[in-house]
Amino acid sequence: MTEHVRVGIVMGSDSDWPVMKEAADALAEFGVAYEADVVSAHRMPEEMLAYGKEAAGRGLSVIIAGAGGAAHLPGMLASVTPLPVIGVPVPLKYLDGMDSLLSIVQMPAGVPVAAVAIGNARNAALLAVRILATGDADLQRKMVDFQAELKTAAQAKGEVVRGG
Ligand code: RP5
Repeated sequence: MTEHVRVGIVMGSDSDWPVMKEAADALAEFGVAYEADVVSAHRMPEEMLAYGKEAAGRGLSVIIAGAGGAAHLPGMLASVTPLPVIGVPVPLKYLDGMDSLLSIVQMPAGVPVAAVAIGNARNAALLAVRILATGDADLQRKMVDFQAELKTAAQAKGEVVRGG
Protein backbone atom coordinates (compact mmCIF):
# COMPACT_ATOMS: atom_id res chain seq x y z
CA MET A 1 0.00 0.00 0.00
CA THR A 2 1.37 3.42 -0.95
CA GLU A 3 1.07 6.03 1.80
CA HIS A 4 -0.68 9.27 0.91
CA VAL A 5 1.95 11.99 0.47
CA ARG A 6 0.90 14.97 2.59
CA VAL A 7 3.97 17.21 2.60
CA GLY A 8 6.02 18.45 -0.33
CA ILE A 9 9.63 19.35 0.45
CA VAL A 10 11.16 21.41 -2.32
CA MET A 11 14.43 23.28 -2.63
CA GLY A 12 16.17 25.52 -5.09
CA SER A 13 19.19 23.27 -5.60
CA ASP A 14 20.50 19.89 -4.62
CA SER A 15 23.12 21.85 -2.64
CA ASP A 16 20.27 22.70 -0.21
CA TRP A 17 19.64 19.02 0.57
CA PRO A 18 22.02 18.68 3.56
CA VAL A 19 19.89 21.35 5.29
CA MET A 20 16.52 20.20 3.96
CA LYS A 21 17.16 16.55 4.82
CA GLU A 22 16.51 17.51 8.45
CA ALA A 23 12.89 18.22 7.48
CA ALA A 24 12.58 14.87 5.75
CA ASP A 25 14.03 13.07 8.76
CA ALA A 26 11.61 14.78 11.17
CA LEU A 27 8.58 13.95 9.01
CA ALA A 28 9.75 10.34 8.90
CA GLU A 29 9.96 10.31 12.73
CA PHE A 30 6.27 11.22 12.83
CA GLY A 31 5.31 8.77 10.09
CA VAL A 32 4.24 11.55 7.73
CA ALA A 33 4.68 10.66 4.08
CA TYR A 34 6.51 13.29 2.06
CA GLU A 35 8.07 13.87 -1.32
CA ALA A 36 11.31 15.78 -1.91
CA ASP A 37 12.40 17.50 -5.10
CA VAL A 38 14.51 20.30 -6.57
CA VAL A 39 12.22 22.97 -8.05
CA SER A 40 14.27 26.10 -8.68
CA ALA A 41 12.37 29.38 -8.95
CA HIS A 42 15.08 30.90 -11.13
CA ARG A 43 16.47 27.99 -13.12
CA MET A 44 13.17 26.19 -13.84
CA PRO A 45 10.40 28.75 -13.30
CA GLU A 46 7.74 26.99 -15.40
CA GLU A 47 8.21 23.73 -13.49
CA MET A 48 8.18 25.63 -10.19
CA LEU A 49 4.87 27.30 -11.04
CA ALA A 50 3.40 23.99 -12.20
CA TYR A 51 4.46 22.38 -8.91
CA GLY A 52 2.73 25.11 -6.93
CA LYS A 53 -0.42 25.10 -9.05
CA GLU A 54 -0.80 21.32 -8.91
CA ALA A 55 0.22 20.68 -5.29
CA ALA A 56 -3.24 20.95 -3.70
CA GLY A 57 -4.89 18.94 -6.48
CA ARG A 58 -2.33 16.18 -5.99
CA GLY A 59 -3.36 15.89 -2.35
CA LEU A 60 -0.51 17.71 -0.63
CA SER A 61 -1.49 19.65 2.51
CA VAL A 62 1.69 21.62 3.28
CA ILE A 63 4.71 22.73 1.27
CA ILE A 64 8.12 23.18 2.89
CA ALA A 65 10.34 25.23 0.59
CA GLY A 66 14.03 25.85 1.22
CA ALA A 67 16.27 28.19 -0.72
CA GLY A 68 19.39 30.26 -0.27
CA GLY A 69 20.48 33.71 -1.38
CA ALA A 70 17.73 35.36 -3.44
CA ALA A 71 15.31 32.87 -1.91
CA HIS A 72 12.17 33.47 -3.96
CA LEU A 73 10.96 29.86 -4.05
CA PRO A 74 8.66 29.87 -0.97
CA GLY A 75 7.03 33.17 -1.91
CA MET A 76 6.49 32.26 -5.55
CA LEU A 77 4.92 28.95 -4.56
CA ALA A 78 2.67 30.75 -2.06
CA SER A 79 1.50 33.03 -4.86
CA VAL A 80 0.03 30.13 -6.85
CA THR A 81 -1.14 27.65 -4.18
CA PRO A 82 -3.79 27.92 -1.45
CA LEU A 83 -1.70 25.56 0.73
CA PRO A 84 0.35 26.77 3.72
CA VAL A 85 3.98 27.29 2.68
CA ILE A 86 6.80 27.12 5.21
CA GLY A 87 10.05 28.71 4.10
CA VAL A 88 13.48 27.53 5.20
CA PRO A 89 16.25 30.11 4.76
CA VAL A 90 19.31 28.14 3.66
CA PRO A 91 22.63 29.72 4.69
CA LEU A 92 25.15 30.13 1.87
CA LYS A 93 28.83 31.04 1.88
CA TYR A 94 28.23 34.79 2.16
CA LEU A 95 25.87 36.79 4.42
CA ASP A 96 25.25 33.81 6.74
CA GLY A 97 21.71 33.23 5.47
CA MET A 98 20.46 36.71 6.35
CA ASP A 99 19.81 37.29 2.63
CA SER A 100 17.78 34.07 2.47
CA LEU A 101 15.83 34.94 5.62
CA LEU A 102 14.91 38.44 4.47
CA SER A 103 13.99 37.20 0.98
CA ILE A 104 11.57 34.74 2.56
CA VAL A 105 9.91 36.81 5.28
CA GLN A 106 9.40 40.09 3.41
CA MET A 107 6.24 38.98 1.63
CA PRO A 108 3.60 41.48 0.49
CA ALA A 109 0.25 41.65 2.29
CA GLY A 110 -2.08 38.88 1.22
CA VAL A 111 0.59 36.31 0.34
CA PRO A 112 1.82 34.75 3.60
CA VAL A 113 4.82 32.49 4.02
CA ALA A 114 5.68 31.03 7.43
CA ALA A 115 9.42 31.16 8.02
CA VAL A 116 11.63 29.25 10.41
CA ALA A 117 15.10 30.21 11.63
CA ILE A 118 18.06 30.13 9.26
CA GLY A 119 18.90 26.51 8.51
CA ASN A 120 16.23 25.10 10.84
CA ALA A 121 14.47 22.74 8.44
CA ARG A 122 13.62 20.45 11.36
CA ASN A 123 11.34 23.12 12.81
CA ALA A 124 9.67 23.51 9.42
CA ALA A 125 8.75 19.85 9.53
CA LEU A 126 7.53 20.08 13.13
CA LEU A 127 5.32 23.03 12.16
CA ALA A 128 4.00 21.03 9.21
CA VAL A 129 3.17 18.18 11.60
CA ARG A 130 1.29 20.60 13.86
CA ILE A 131 -0.70 21.91 10.90
CA LEU A 132 -1.60 18.39 9.79
CA ALA A 133 -2.39 17.41 13.39
CA THR A 134 -5.24 19.94 13.61
CA GLY A 135 -7.26 17.44 11.60
CA ASP A 136 -5.57 14.22 12.70
CA ALA A 137 -6.01 13.08 16.31
CA ASP A 138 -3.35 10.33 16.06
CA LEU A 139 -0.77 12.78 14.80
CA GLN A 140 -1.70 15.27 17.50
CA ARG A 141 -1.13 12.61 20.15
CA LYS A 142 2.33 12.00 18.68
CA MET A 143 3.06 15.72 18.89
CA VAL A 144 1.91 15.85 22.52
CA ASP A 145 4.19 12.87 23.32
CA PHE A 146 7.07 14.58 21.50
CA GLN A 147 6.55 17.74 23.55
CA ALA A 148 6.53 15.70 26.74
CA GLU A 149 9.86 14.15 25.72
CA LEU A 150 11.31 17.63 25.14
CA LYS A 151 10.22 18.61 28.64
CA THR A 152 11.71 15.49 30.21
CA ALA A 153 15.01 16.06 28.41
CA ALA A 154 15.11 19.73 29.50
CA GLN A 155 14.34 18.77 33.10
CA ALA A 156 17.10 16.14 33.07
CA LYS A 157 19.58 18.78 31.90
CA GLY A 158 18.33 21.03 34.68
CA GLU A 159 19.13 18.33 37.22
CA VAL A 160 22.71 18.21 35.92
CA VAL A 161 23.00 21.99 36.36
CA ARG A 162 21.48 21.83 39.88
CA GLY A 163 23.60 18.80 40.77
CA GLY A 164 20.46 16.78 41.48
C1 RP5 B 1 19.44 28.99 -4.62
O1 RP5 B 1 20.75 29.18 -4.98
C2 RP5 B 1 19.40 27.58 -4.10
O2 RP5 B 1 18.31 27.41 -3.23
C3 RP5 B 1 20.71 27.44 -3.40
O3 RP5 B 1 20.59 27.69 -2.01
C4 RP5 B 1 21.56 28.52 -4.05
C5 RP5 B 1 22.82 28.00 -4.69
O4 RP5 B 1 22.51 26.99 -5.61
P1 RP5 B 1 23.69 26.18 -6.32
O5 RP5 B 1 24.50 27.17 -7.10
O6 RP5 B 1 24.49 25.51 -5.23
O7 RP5 B 1 23.00 25.17 -7.19
O8 RP5 B 1 18.56 29.17 -5.68
